[in-house]
Amino acid sequence: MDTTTLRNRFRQQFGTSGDLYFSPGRINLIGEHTDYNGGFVFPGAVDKGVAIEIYRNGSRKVCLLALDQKEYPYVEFTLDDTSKPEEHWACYIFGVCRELEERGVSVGGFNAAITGDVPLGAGMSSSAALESVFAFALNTMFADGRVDKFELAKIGQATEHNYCGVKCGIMDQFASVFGKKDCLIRLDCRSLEYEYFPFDPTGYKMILVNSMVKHSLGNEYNERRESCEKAVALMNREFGGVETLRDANYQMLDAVKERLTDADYRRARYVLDEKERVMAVCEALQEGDYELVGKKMYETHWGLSHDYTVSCPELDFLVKTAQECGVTGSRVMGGGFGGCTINLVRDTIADKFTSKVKRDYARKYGIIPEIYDVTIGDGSRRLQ
Ligand code: GAF
Repeated sequence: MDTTTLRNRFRQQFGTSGDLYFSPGRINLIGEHTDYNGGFVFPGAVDKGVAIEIYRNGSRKVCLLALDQKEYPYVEFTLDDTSKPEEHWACYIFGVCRELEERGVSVGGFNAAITGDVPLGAGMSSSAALESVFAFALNTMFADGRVDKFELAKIGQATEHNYCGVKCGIMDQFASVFGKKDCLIRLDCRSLEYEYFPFDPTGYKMILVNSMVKHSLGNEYNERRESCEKAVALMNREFGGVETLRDANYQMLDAVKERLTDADYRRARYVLDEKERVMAVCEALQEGDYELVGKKMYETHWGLSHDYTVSCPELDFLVKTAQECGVTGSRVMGGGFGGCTINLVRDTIADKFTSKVKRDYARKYGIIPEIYDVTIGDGSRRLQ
């Protein structure tokens, strides 16, 4: 990312220069809405994310300049404030300061300028990138890097829960902090054991298509989580040992079906299906069977659309268009309700697919979707 403007604006605003840090957004090949159900996910960091320049100011004040915010780009708060800032974007930073302090780090005042090239609200985790970059930088500046990377990811997640109203899982923050160039991460969200999988699908491209429907995760996301928790509570009462849907199977779920609403039942069933798909994709990747990977991606999409109900007509249209074009795999990525589809596309049809999807989507919805080629990059780091 070109940081020249960031540097210039920081100097203009604060009269000094500081240190640069970067954290990426993420993609996720498969394993959607499984993280908060104790399951597996398959994300990777991308080469797009959030960069900050930051400098200690020797006070208790935090002064923030967000270059990409049109309204209210400048916010100040003090580390002693008890209520969070009014500007939603600043709550992420406020939350990270608080969560670090809860873990014994004595955060001091700082000035920071923020910029990013990961599209906002596109399902690529711009918010996790923002949390991670501050958690990483403040840990380096005020705790000599004492807080380990697992805890940095948990700080980002706790910020979402406690300051931003989203009861998310750990996937996005984990991928942002732990990302590794050219590798996907198979993460067990229950134990946090992880393994890097070199990902070089020779003959295929990973392409994201942005529906341009801006998603913001909130109540609807939290409701999905509650549906899963209701199913877990019933199965646990009936069979014991069911802490999350990871511990459940179809027989158990069917035994409590009558006591669940149809919506809750279908959501829990989707998670069980997705658990199996992730395992199948792991094996397929080891064997280089990308056709099977793609088939599972489509199944995930329709499960997310019909059972988990986190798709929208625009995303369904994008996936159908991919299918018509002969794309190997396509599905909504991330929390849903808008954002991007992730597409596994044979090199030979990549150009045909991108032109068709742009043309057909523009015809139907009057807007040209943005297309991004995925490059898998490294996780949180200091630049220079
Ligand atoms: C969002 C959340 F932040 C993640 O934790 C995850 O649940 C994802 O939606 C769905 O897989 O990105």
